[in-house]
Amino acid sequence: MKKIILVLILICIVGVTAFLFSNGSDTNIDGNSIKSDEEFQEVVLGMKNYNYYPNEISVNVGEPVRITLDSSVKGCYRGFTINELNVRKYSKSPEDYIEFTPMEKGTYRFACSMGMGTGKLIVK
Ligand SMILES: [Cu+2]
Repeated sequence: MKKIILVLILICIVGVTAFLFSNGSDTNIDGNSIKSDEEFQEVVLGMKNYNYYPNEISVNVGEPVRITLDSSVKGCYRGFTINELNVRKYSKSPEDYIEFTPMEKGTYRFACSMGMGTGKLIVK
């Protein structure tokens, strides 16, 4: 009996870890994650005046966020980072997306991979 519980805990830890590390990498299991689509807070970012538009976004704490970069976003701006949240992903196309779940309220800076385009993510 003890063994089974131990195995279950282990599976759980591996699962959660895999999910956490799937953010910022390209391994999004065919773009399908564990959560269903309705649970995501969808954010679409475009580009205006050499920066992300909108460049201030606000989301709810503890709920998964899915950011899509539309087709106006080019070059290194497709490399999207939120350093404080360990989010780092190159989104190849508008079909690709960046997913993460902010677990703490606050204001975070997001930026392109080279730090040229920047913006604010407000977690409420
Ligand atoms: Cu850049």
